[in-house]
Amino acid sequence: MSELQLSTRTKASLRQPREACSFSIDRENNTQFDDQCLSYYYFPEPMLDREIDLSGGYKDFIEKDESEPQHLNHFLRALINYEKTQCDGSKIKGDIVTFRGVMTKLLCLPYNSSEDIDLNLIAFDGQIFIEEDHQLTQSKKRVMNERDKLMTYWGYKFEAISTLPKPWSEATREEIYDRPKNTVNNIEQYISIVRTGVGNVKLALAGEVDAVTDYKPEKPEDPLPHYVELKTSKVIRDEKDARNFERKIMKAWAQSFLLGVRKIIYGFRDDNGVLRSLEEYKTEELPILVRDSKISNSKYKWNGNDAVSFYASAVEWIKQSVGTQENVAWRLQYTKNDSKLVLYQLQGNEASEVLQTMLLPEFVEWRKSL
Ligand code: 0WD
Ligand code: CA
Repeated sequence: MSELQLSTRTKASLRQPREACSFSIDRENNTQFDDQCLSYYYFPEPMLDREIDLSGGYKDFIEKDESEPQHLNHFLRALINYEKTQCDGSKIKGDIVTFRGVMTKLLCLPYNSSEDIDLNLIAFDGQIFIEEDHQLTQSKKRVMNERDKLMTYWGYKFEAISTLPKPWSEATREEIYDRPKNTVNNIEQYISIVRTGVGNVKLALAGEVDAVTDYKPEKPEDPLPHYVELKTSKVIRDEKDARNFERKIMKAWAQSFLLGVRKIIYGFRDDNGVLRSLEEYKTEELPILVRDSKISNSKYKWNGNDAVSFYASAVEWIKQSVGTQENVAWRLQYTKNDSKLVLYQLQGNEASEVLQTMLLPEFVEWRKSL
């Protein structure tokens, strides 16, 4: 068993993320090797005057079925396709292969220690693959009441009313202004796979991208500057709201920073879910905004550089501890309010379960054929 104290810091340089490829998850939960689920952000000012109710269509919300584990399946299918068609059959570079959401948790951990983390890790073909343990994550999920569910819906609804499935120049007036009537689903996703790194550790991260602000450029131009993260938050009326907002934006910053998404657009809504205003932030500005704010006591502020220094130690520690030995399954665990992360080898049934289910058989076969 290996431990990493949350107080550990490593000064490390960062690599600018670059997109390797992208893929879509369609409404039937199939992996599609194209950008069919890419959305285009477009929100004309006059639409705010319509006082859009983000609760609209809540009863028709089509929700992703989370009862069965998805593992890294979509991601690995997309990697096979990428390595076959764009890398002449060589594997994607990277020491660690995982979803961005997994790394967001580690990056935020020094400032958000109120939730457990349960990850499964295995080394295969010289790379470390990491997933959330589905069963543990599901069973520890906070039970959402009706209000929580509605507020989650507001986020998806905001995405649905502020984006189009095609550039606005190709959309009709109706397609733009009738968006509040469209049914919302959280199954369809557009996912970018980026190569990035910190210190000596290279990562291949897959993360959902909400939209492009204008268009997605053709290769070899970098699409990352065109991407935008969409969020909703409560309108800020007093200091308490402002403090909450400053605390909450750490996650938005971390998510966007990890993938190299430069822009975050917030839709501010009132307590009844009516959209009141929009605000655009540069990802890189957020840590500065919090640092310079007079609202929060500096004792409670998050610090981006400090979080990155912890993240650098964490990924280096993972790379060193897990190494390259195959047929071993690991658990990376954090227990809320603890001062350390622990990493240990799984045994018996737990180990066999992870070894048998984590990597898609066709992916293992593909890599073995190289
Ligand atoms: O270990 C695994 N099997 C993991 C799978 C770990 C982390 C994520 N995933 C899946 C997610 O379920 C999602 O389908 O990968 C996809 C996207 O990964 P991500 O970008 O790494 O996820 P994250 O950064 O945690 O979330 C990004 C967005 C969310 O936006 P907000 O603004 O709310 O942070 O992905 C969406 C959501 O819009 N999202 C989901 N959508 C449907 N069902 C889910 C979900 N369970 N989780 C996140
Ligand atoms: Ca979002």
